[in-house]
Amino acid sequence: MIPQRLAKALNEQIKNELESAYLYLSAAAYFHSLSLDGMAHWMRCQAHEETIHAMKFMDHLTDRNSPVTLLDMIQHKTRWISPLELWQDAYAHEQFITSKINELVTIARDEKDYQSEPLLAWFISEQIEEEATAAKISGEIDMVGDSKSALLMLDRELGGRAFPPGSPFDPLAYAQA
Ligand code: OFO
Repeated sequence: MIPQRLAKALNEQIKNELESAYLYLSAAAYFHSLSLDGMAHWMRCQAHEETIHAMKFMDHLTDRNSPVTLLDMIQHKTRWISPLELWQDAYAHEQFITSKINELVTIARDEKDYQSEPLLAWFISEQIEEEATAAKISGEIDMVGDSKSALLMLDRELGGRAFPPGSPFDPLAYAQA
């Protein structure tokens, strides 16, 4: 079993990851409303990735015979005043998630729970990538400024992100269902 203090924090992290998915789905809806379909597509891919993160924590608890408790989720935000504000929020959200992963590492070390180390090491690396990606895109959106044509080019580029195979967030996956 996982030490109780760590198990509680891991259950909270399942919720944090699902809230991330929920936030990015709201972001997708916002981008669709602006006809920025590439950015909407990118956010749907991201929402899928966040559910995988949640499942990694859930499986870890289950594999170690520790109870999973799905907690109430909150919706972080549903409206933005501009694409720039949204991408800056995404970056700030990823920084928040990094702080939560760091807390988990601290608790695991305090509790000498060495078996959680491989999972948490994966998330430390993942958060470096997640923060770098969100920071890069929000920087690019900032550079674009008021240029609609540059924004559309960036939108097209972000629309090239691939869904994991069979993703339920991919409209093509359920079009034939
Ligand atoms: Fe965006 O990395 Fe999980 O939450």
